[in-house]
Amino acid sequence: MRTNLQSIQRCPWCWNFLIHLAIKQALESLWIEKENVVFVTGIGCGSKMSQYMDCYWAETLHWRGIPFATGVKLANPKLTVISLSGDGDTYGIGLWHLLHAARNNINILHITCDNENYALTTGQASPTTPLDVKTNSTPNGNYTKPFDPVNLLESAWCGFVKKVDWKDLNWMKETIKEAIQYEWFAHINVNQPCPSWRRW
Ligand SMILES: Cc1ncc(C[n+]2csc(CCOP(=O)(O)OP(=O)(O)O)c2C)c(N)n1
Ligand code: SF4
Ligand SMILES: [Mg+2]
Repeated sequence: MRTNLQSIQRCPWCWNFLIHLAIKQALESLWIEKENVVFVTGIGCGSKMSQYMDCYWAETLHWRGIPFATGVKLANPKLTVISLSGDGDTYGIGLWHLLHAARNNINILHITCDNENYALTTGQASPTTPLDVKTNSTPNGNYTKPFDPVNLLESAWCGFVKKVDWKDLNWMKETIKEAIQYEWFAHINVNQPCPSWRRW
């Protein structure tokens, strides 16, 4: 993993680095060589993480990380392929890729950094924003009900779908390890604060 913190573009109070650390620790404790890891992201604050990983990586397009990761895995099934993006990317514009990846059941892990808003574009409501809260796109309160990603993925036959919380590094690390070792499509939703925009 890169150690040059100068290159990291996060708000100084952002906790996204803990998810980054959990992924790093999971890969290290499974003794997976960095040459055998491909880390793919979409676009967003969380998705910038690919730039900070010391392995093969690609920061693709908003919503297009999962098909890119699927292609990598199909081209070389021996690789450990991890895909990551935000809640807006995964559950909004990219939702159909997520659901069909679960149905296709190819052995990749998709992690969602769920800060309940479109953070990079300054705090608009996403599919996981709670009802009634005020965001920059819902100044009078969010009028659309959020959905539960776990229920949704289970309905698409995903055999490994878990929610974890950013505050528990060990829980995140162990769940990521379990998901990497799972031999089919796996999805982890990480609840992540966004002190800049998530004020609920
Ligand atoms: C096709 C496309 N639509 C919209 C955008 C603008 N855009 C960039 S990041 C982003 C929101 C990201 O939100 P999320 O996926 O939740 O990630 P976060 O920034 O919260 O980590 C949007 C709408 C884009 N880059 N490409
Ligand atoms: S806007 Fe939110 S998610 Fe993005 S870097 Fe800042 S605190 Fe982190
Ligand atoms: Mg988000």
